[in-house]
Amino acid sequence: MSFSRLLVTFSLIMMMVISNETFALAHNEGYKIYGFPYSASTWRVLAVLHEKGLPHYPITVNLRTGEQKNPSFLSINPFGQVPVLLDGPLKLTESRAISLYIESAYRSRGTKLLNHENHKKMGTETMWMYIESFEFDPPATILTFEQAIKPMTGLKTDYKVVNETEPKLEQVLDIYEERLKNSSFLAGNSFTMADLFHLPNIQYLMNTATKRLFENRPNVHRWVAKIMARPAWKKACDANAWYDSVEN
Ligand SMILES: N[C@@H](CCC(=O)N[C@@H](CS)C(=O)NCC(=O)O)C(=O)O
Ligand SMILES: *[C@@H]1O[C@H](CO)[C@@H](O)[C@H](O)[C@H]1NC(C)=O
Ligand SMILES: *[C@@H]1O[C@H](CO)[C@@H](O)[C@H](O)[C@H]1NC(C)=O
Repeated sequence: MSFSRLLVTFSLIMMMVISNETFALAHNEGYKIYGFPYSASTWRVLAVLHEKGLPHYPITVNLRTGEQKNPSFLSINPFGQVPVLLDGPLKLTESRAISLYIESAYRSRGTKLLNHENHKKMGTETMWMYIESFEFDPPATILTFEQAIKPMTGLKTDYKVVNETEPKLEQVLDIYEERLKNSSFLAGNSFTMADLFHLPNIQYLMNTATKRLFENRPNVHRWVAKIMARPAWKKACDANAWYDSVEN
Protein backbone atom coordinates (compact mmCIF):
# COMPACT_ATOMS: atom_id res chain seq x y z
CA MET A 1 0.00 0.00 0.00
CA SER A 2 1.36 3.42 -0.97
CA PHE A 3 1.94 6.01 1.69
CA SER A 4 -0.90 8.21 0.40
CA ARG A 5 -3.33 5.25 0.37
CA LEU A 6 -2.25 4.51 3.92
CA LEU A 7 -2.82 8.13 4.90
CA VAL A 8 -6.31 8.14 3.39
CA THR A 9 -7.21 4.90 5.17
CA PHE A 10 -5.81 6.20 8.42
CA SER A 11 -7.78 9.47 8.05
CA LEU A 12 -10.99 7.58 7.33
CA ILE A 13 -10.53 5.40 10.39
CA MET A 14 -9.79 8.47 12.52
CA MET A 15 -12.92 10.19 11.23
CA MET A 16 -14.99 7.16 12.17
CA VAL A 17 -13.41 7.06 15.62
CA ILE A 18 -13.97 10.78 16.15
CA SER A 19 -17.57 10.79 14.95
CA ASN A 20 -18.30 7.72 17.04
CA GLU A 21 -16.84 9.47 20.03
CA THR A 22 -18.90 12.57 19.42
CA PHE A 23 -21.99 10.39 19.33
CA ALA A 24 -20.97 8.49 22.45
CA LEU A 25 -20.25 11.76 24.23
CA ALA A 26 -23.64 13.18 23.34
CA HIS A 27 -25.32 10.00 24.46
CA ASN A 28 -23.59 9.69 27.79
CA GLU A 29 -23.32 13.32 28.65
CA GLY A 30 -26.43 14.79 26.97
CA TYR A 31 -28.87 16.32 29.40
CA LYS A 32 -31.80 14.28 30.62
CA ILE A 33 -34.93 16.34 31.14
CA TYR A 34 -37.87 15.26 33.26
CA GLY A 35 -40.76 17.23 31.87
CA PHE A 36 -44.17 17.31 30.28
CA PRO A 37 -44.85 18.60 26.77
CA TYR A 38 -47.66 20.92 27.94
CA SER A 39 -45.67 22.36 30.83
CA ALA A 40 -44.75 26.00 30.36
CA SER A 41 -41.67 25.68 32.58
CA THR A 42 -40.47 22.66 30.59
CA TRP A 43 -40.83 24.74 27.39
CA ARG A 44 -38.49 27.37 28.87
CA VAL A 45 -35.66 24.85 29.16
CA LEU A 46 -36.41 23.25 25.78
CA ALA A 47 -36.22 26.69 24.16
CA VAL A 48 -32.69 27.14 25.50
CA LEU A 49 -31.66 23.65 24.33
CA HIS A 50 -33.03 24.31 20.83
CA GLU A 51 -31.42 27.79 20.67
CA LYS A 52 -28.10 26.13 21.55
CA GLY A 53 -28.66 23.18 19.21
CA LEU A 54 -28.14 20.66 22.00
CA PRO A 55 -29.55 17.15 22.05
CA HIS A 56 -31.58 16.13 25.08
CA TYR A 57 -33.21 13.01 26.40
CA PRO A 58 -36.77 13.63 27.56
CA ILE A 59 -38.35 11.63 30.36
CA THR A 60 -42.09 12.23 30.48
CA VAL A 61 -43.67 12.95 33.85
CA ASN A 62 -47.41 12.86 33.20
CA LEU A 63 -48.82 15.88 35.04
CA ARG A 64 -52.37 14.93 33.96
CA THR A 65 -52.24 11.72 35.98
CA GLY A 66 -50.38 13.37 38.88
CA GLU A 67 -47.20 11.40 38.32
CA GLN A 68 -45.23 14.37 39.70
CA LYS A 69 -46.58 13.60 43.19
CA ASN A 70 -45.60 9.90 43.13
CA PRO A 71 -42.94 8.98 45.70
CA SER A 72 -40.60 7.91 42.89
CA PHE A 73 -40.70 11.39 41.35
CA LEU A 74 -40.69 13.19 44.71
CA SER A 75 -37.36 11.51 45.35
CA ILE A 76 -36.10 13.34 42.23
CA ASN A 77 -37.78 16.69 43.00
CA PRO A 78 -39.35 16.99 46.46
CA PHE A 79 -41.36 20.00 45.19
CA GLY A 80 -43.17 17.64 42.84
CA GLN A 81 -42.64 19.81 39.78
CA VAL A 82 -41.07 19.69 36.35
CA PRO A 83 -38.67 20.43 34.77
CA VAL A 84 -35.70 18.66 36.32
CA LEU A 85 -32.36 18.48 34.52
CA LEU A 86 -29.82 15.71 35.03
CA ASP A 87 -26.26 16.30 33.87
CA GLY A 88 -24.53 13.15 35.01
CA PRO A 89 -24.71 13.22 38.81
CA LEU A 90 -25.76 16.89 38.88
CA LYS A 91 -29.49 17.44 39.34
CA LEU A 92 -31.10 20.84 38.92
CA THR A 93 -34.66 22.09 39.29
CA GLU A 94 -36.14 25.54 38.50
CA SER A 95 -36.46 26.25 34.78
CA ARG A 96 -34.63 29.59 34.93
CA ALA A 97 -31.70 28.17 36.90
CA ILE A 98 -31.49 25.26 34.46
CA SER A 99 -31.56 27.71 31.53
CA LEU A 100 -28.69 29.74 32.98
CA TYR A 101 -26.72 26.57 33.66
CA ILE A 102 -27.02 25.45 30.03
CA GLU A 103 -26.13 28.93 28.76
CA SER A 104 -23.04 29.10 30.94
CA ALA A 105 -21.91 25.62 29.88
CA TYR A 106 -22.33 26.45 26.16
CA ARG A 107 -21.67 30.22 25.95
CA SER A 108 -20.38 30.20 22.40
CA ARG A 109 -22.63 27.51 20.95
CA GLY A 110 -25.75 28.39 18.95
CA THR A 111 -27.59 31.56 19.95
CA LYS A 112 -25.66 33.73 22.37
CA LEU A 113 -28.29 34.32 25.02
CA LEU A 114 -26.23 36.42 27.46
CA ASN A 115 -23.24 38.79 27.21
CA HIS A 116 -21.15 37.23 29.98
CA GLU A 117 -18.01 39.16 28.98
CA ASN A 118 -19.57 42.62 29.17
CA HIS A 119 -20.61 43.43 32.72
CA LYS A 120 -22.78 46.39 31.75
CA LYS A 121 -24.77 44.43 29.18
CA MET A 122 -24.94 41.52 31.61
CA GLY A 123 -26.27 43.88 34.29
CA THR A 124 -29.11 44.99 32.03
CA GLU A 125 -29.82 41.41 30.98
CA THR A 126 -29.90 40.22 34.60
CA MET A 127 -32.22 43.08 35.52
CA TRP A 128 -34.71 42.11 32.82
CA MET A 129 -34.52 38.45 33.82
CA TYR A 130 -35.49 39.45 37.35
CA ILE A 131 -38.21 41.79 36.09
CA GLU A 132 -39.68 38.78 34.31
CA SER A 133 -39.57 36.70 37.48
CA PHE A 134 -40.80 39.29 39.97
CA GLU A 135 -43.08 41.59 37.93
CA PHE A 136 -44.29 39.78 34.81
CA ASP A 137 -44.51 36.17 35.94
CA PRO A 138 -46.78 36.56 39.00
CA PRO A 139 -49.80 38.07 37.21
CA ALA A 140 -49.05 36.17 33.97
CA THR A 141 -48.98 32.81 35.78
CA ILE A 142 -52.32 33.48 37.48
CA LEU A 143 -53.90 34.42 34.14
CA THR A 144 -52.41 31.37 32.44
CA PHE A 145 -53.60 29.08 35.21
CA GLU A 146 -57.16 30.47 35.26
CA GLN A 147 -57.72 30.63 31.51
CA ALA A 148 -55.52 27.93 30.00
CA ILE A 149 -54.55 25.31 32.58
CA LYS A 150 -57.85 25.10 34.50
CA PRO A 151 -59.99 24.53 31.37
CA MET A 152 -57.57 21.79 30.20
CA THR A 153 -58.10 19.92 33.46
CA GLY A 154 -61.87 20.38 33.54
CA LEU A 155 -61.87 23.17 36.15
CA LYS A 156 -63.79 26.43 35.78
CA THR A 157 -62.06 29.76 35.16
CA ASP A 158 -62.64 32.22 38.00
CA TYR A 159 -63.37 35.43 36.08
CA LYS A 160 -63.24 37.48 39.26
CA VAL A 161 -59.59 36.48 39.62
CA VAL A 162 -59.00 37.20 35.92
CA ASN A 163 -60.57 40.64 36.27
CA GLU A 164 -58.49 41.44 39.32
CA THR A 165 -55.24 40.23 37.78
CA GLU A 166 -55.38 41.75 34.29
CA PRO A 167 -54.79 45.34 35.52
CA LYS A 168 -51.63 44.11 37.28
CA LEU A 169 -50.32 42.67 34.04
CA GLU A 170 -51.29 45.87 32.22
CA GLN A 171 -49.16 47.95 34.57
CA VAL A 172 -46.18 45.79 33.69
CA LEU A 173 -46.94 45.85 29.95
CA ASP A 174 -47.20 49.66 29.98
CA ILE A 175 -43.61 49.77 31.20
CA TYR A 176 -42.58 47.22 28.54
CA GLU A 177 -44.33 49.31 25.87
CA GLU A 178 -42.18 52.33 26.79
CA ARG A 179 -39.02 50.27 26.94
CA LEU A 180 -39.66 48.61 23.58
CA LYS A 181 -40.12 51.99 21.88
CA ASN A 182 -36.37 52.36 21.75
CA SER A 183 -35.21 48.81 21.93
CA SER A 184 -36.03 45.80 19.77
CA PHE A 185 -35.76 43.46 22.73
CA LEU A 186 -35.98 43.98 26.47
CA ALA A 187 -32.29 44.05 27.31
CA GLY A 188 -31.14 45.73 24.09
CA ASN A 189 -31.18 45.19 20.37
CA SER A 190 -30.68 41.45 20.35
CA PHE A 191 -32.73 38.54 21.62
CA THR A 192 -31.52 37.39 25.04
CA MET A 193 -32.44 35.02 27.84
CA ALA A 194 -34.54 37.85 29.32
CA ASP A 195 -36.89 37.71 26.32
CA LEU A 196 -36.85 33.92 26.25
CA PHE A 197 -37.95 33.68 29.89
CA HIS A 198 -41.23 35.43 28.98
CA LEU A 199 -42.21 33.02 26.21
CA PRO A 200 -43.95 30.22 28.15
CA ASN A 201 -46.64 32.45 29.70
CA ILE A 202 -47.02 34.50 26.53
CA GLN A 203 -47.55 31.31 24.51
CA TYR A 204 -50.49 30.31 26.71
CA LEU A 205 -51.89 33.84 27.08
CA MET A 206 -52.01 34.45 23.32
CA ASN A 207 -54.73 31.77 23.24
CA THR A 208 -56.84 33.53 25.88
CA ALA A 209 -58.81 36.79 26.08
CA THR A 210 -55.76 38.36 27.75
CA LYS A 211 -54.17 38.37 24.28
CA ARG A 212 -55.71 41.81 23.72
CA LEU A 213 -53.46 43.34 26.41
CA PHE A 214 -50.43 42.42 24.29
CA GLU A 215 -52.05 43.36 20.98
CA ASN A 216 -53.25 46.77 22.21
CA ARG A 217 -49.66 47.85 22.72
CA PRO A 218 -47.90 48.15 19.33
CA ASN A 219 -44.32 47.78 20.57
CA VAL A 220 -45.20 44.90 22.86
CA HIS A 221 -47.12 43.29 20.02
CA ARG A 222 -44.18 43.57 17.63
CA TRP A 223 -41.87 42.09 20.29
CA VAL A 224 -44.25 39.20 21.02
CA ALA A 225 -44.58 38.36 17.33
CA LYS A 226 -40.82 38.40 16.89
CA ILE A 227 -39.94 36.19 19.85
CA MET A 228 -42.77 33.71 19.25
CA ALA A 229 -41.65 33.23 15.66
CA ARG A 230 -38.24 31.86 16.63
CA PRO A 231 -37.84 28.32 15.26
CA ALA A 232 -36.36 27.17 18.59
CA TRP A 233 -39.50 28.36 20.35
CA LYS A 234 -41.86 26.66 17.91
CA LYS A 235 -40.02 23.41 18.50
CA ALA A 236 -39.97 23.90 22.28
CA CYS A 237 -43.75 24.05 22.61
CA ASP A 238 -44.52 21.40 20.00
CA ALA A 239 -45.65 18.32 21.90
CA ASN A 240 -44.84 16.09 18.92
CA ALA A 241 -41.21 17.26 19.01
CA TRP A 242 -41.05 16.19 22.69
CA TYR A 243 -42.39 12.72 21.98
CA ASP A 244 -40.30 12.36 18.83
CA SER A 245 -37.00 13.10 20.53
CA VAL A 246 -34.60 10.33 21.47
CA GLU A 247 -34.78 8.00 24.47
CA ASN A 248 -38.25 9.02 25.61
N1 LIG B 1 -40.57 27.79 39.36
C1 LIG B 1 -40.64 26.48 38.75
C2 LIG B 1 -42.08 26.14 38.46
C3 LIG B 1 -42.26 24.75 37.97
C4 LIG B 1 -43.72 24.43 37.73
O1 LIG B 1 -44.62 25.15 38.18
N2 LIG B 1 -43.97 23.35 37.05
C5 LIG B 1 -45.30 22.92 36.77
C6 LIG B 1 -45.52 22.67 35.31
S1 LIG B 1 -45.30 24.13 34.34
C7 LIG B 1 -45.59 21.61 37.50
O2 LIG B 1 -44.73 20.75 37.56
N3 LIG B 1 -46.79 21.49 38.05
C8 LIG B 1 -47.21 20.30 38.66
C9 LIG B 1 -47.62 20.51 40.07
O3 LIG B 1 -47.28 21.55 40.65
O4 LIG B 1 -48.28 19.61 40.61
C10 LIG B 1 -39.79 26.45 37.46
O5 LIG B 1 -39.65 27.51 36.84
O6 LIG B 1 -39.27 25.39 37.10
C1 LIG C 1 -65.17 40.64 34.58
O1 LIG C 1 -65.14 41.78 33.73
C2 LIG C 1 -66.02 41.73 32.63
C3 LIG C 1 -65.72 42.89 31.73
O2 LIG C 1 -65.53 44.06 32.43
C4 LIG C 1 -67.45 41.72 33.13
O3 LIG C 1 -68.36 41.63 32.07
C5 LIG C 1 -67.63 40.51 34.05
O4 LIG C 1 -68.92 40.52 34.63
C6 LIG C 1 -66.57 40.46 35.15
N1 LIG C 1 -66.70 39.18 35.84
C7 LIG C 1 -66.61 39.06 37.17
C8 LIG C 1 -66.85 37.70 37.72
O5 LIG C 1 -66.30 39.99 37.90
C1 LIG D 1 -35.93 56.99 22.66
O1 LIG D 1 -35.63 57.37 21.35
C2 LIG D 1 -35.94 58.72 21.08
C3 LIG D 1 -35.74 58.96 19.58
O2 LIG D 1 -34.69 58.23 19.06
C4 LIG D 1 -35.08 59.61 21.97
O3 LIG D 1 -35.35 60.97 21.72
C5 LIG D 1 -35.37 59.27 23.43
O4 LIG D 1 -34.53 60.01 24.28
C6 LIG D 1 -35.18 57.81 23.69
N1 LIG D 1 -35.65 57.49 25.04
C7 LIG D 1 -34.99 56.69 25.87
C8 LIG D 1 -35.64 56.43 27.18
O5 LIG D 1 -33.90 56.21 25.61
